[in-house]
Amino acid sequence: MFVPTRALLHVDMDAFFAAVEQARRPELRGLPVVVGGERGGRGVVSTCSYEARAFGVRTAMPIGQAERLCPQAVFLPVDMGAYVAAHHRLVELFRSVTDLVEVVSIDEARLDVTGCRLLFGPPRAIARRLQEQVHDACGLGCSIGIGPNVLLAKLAAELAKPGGIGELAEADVRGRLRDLPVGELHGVGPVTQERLAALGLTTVGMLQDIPFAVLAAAFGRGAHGLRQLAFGRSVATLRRTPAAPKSIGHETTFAEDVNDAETLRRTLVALADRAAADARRHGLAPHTVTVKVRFSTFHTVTRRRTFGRPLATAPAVAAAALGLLDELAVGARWVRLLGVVVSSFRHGAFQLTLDDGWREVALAEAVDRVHRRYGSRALRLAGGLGGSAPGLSGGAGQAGDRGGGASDGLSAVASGGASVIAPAVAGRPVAGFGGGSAGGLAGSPVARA
Ligand code: DCP
Ligand code: MG
Repeated sequence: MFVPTRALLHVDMDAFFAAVEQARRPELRGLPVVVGGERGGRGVVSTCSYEARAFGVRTAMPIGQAERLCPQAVFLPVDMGAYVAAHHRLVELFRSVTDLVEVVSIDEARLDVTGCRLLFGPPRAIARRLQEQVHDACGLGCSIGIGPNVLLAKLAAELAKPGGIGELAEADVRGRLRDLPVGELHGVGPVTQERLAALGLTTVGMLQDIPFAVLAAAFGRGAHGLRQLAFGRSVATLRRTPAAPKSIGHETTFAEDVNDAETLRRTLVALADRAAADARRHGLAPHTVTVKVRFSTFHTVTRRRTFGRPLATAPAVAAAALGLLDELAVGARWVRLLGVVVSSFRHGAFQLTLDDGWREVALAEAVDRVHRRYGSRALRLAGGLGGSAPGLSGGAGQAGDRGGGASDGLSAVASGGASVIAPAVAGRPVAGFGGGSAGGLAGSPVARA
């Protein structure tokens, strides 16, 4: 059977932060641009355009030193929100080539295009088209390395910087790879480089040829890894990064149909709490909330609203959901199923401005930490009954936990909306919620990609 050599593309953006600045401010193109802080500041260089690199400016250098090396440079503060937004646009583009994408860092990704060749042509053609798309869509430049494994693809990208397409095949390992300085190998830092130099080893070829016993005497167990690097061998495989969901929802079918408003509201708040927590785990904040109600007749109604500001916290999502429930005017009808879906996500929504409800977000993140440590039942969003905003409540077995058959922990605690953070005893389920979902609600997360 013919097994095709794997074809991986390693994409690394060129001077990423500086390039984003130049893309959105065309007057900066072609100029030395240093990102990391204002002129005269005490920060360090995050990155700089290649025009500034020509003057010796480098990442991690103090801004003052960069100023001395390149006084005519434009100095800019870091605007992480802009770079994260560009990152997400890029990842979306990469996913249009293949869904086998591993996001390596804010400006690097690996694509496995082995299976795309029939569709899109040889890897080099795929790389060239991708470079054009990145340029057309984002105004950014990137370097792309092609290789049979992650190590050689990354190395090929580094050798192609800036703006090039490089390729390293197995055959190159005993060819042009041999002349490279050892420092080019990813994983050989300055300290290792010095130790290798002390043994007289300066090129990859020398590292390939030296008797293993000599290497082992100097590096012990690290010798094997060094040898693998020298031969471009890597067992690391591409680890596909799942795409962020387009919507996240939770719905629940009551064990017995429900027609009391209080139970519906409590359940809705708990569902909203879960949906908001899931969204936050993905680093997403929704603009849209949808509430779904299925009546005992199986007639189903939904109502959705899109908000101008992202709803970064569970109370905000819950309040929106409660408002939608009111609009649905369920009245005295019997309800079989209730659901909350959040969607229209904004990425990186947790970089807050002074206007944002940062206290609420900090609180929500603290709750996430409690959930991770003690389980999701340790702390829940309280019902927000009587029109008050939902607050947080935790603790063991509060009265009212068992309303209307909602006894599986989905039920929000009816504590009058007081904001109390009091995690339940570590490792012990909250009293009154024993037995998981048995006999209670069948909660089911629904994520749609
Ligand atoms: N970065 C940073 N501080 C560092 C290293 C990097 O803030 N010590 C940021 C700024 C870079 C981005 O991460 O723009 C990506 O890092 P790279 O190492 O890929 O550097 P660049 O993309 O800037 O340049 P290159 O063309 O060499 O990849
Ligand atoms: Mg880069």
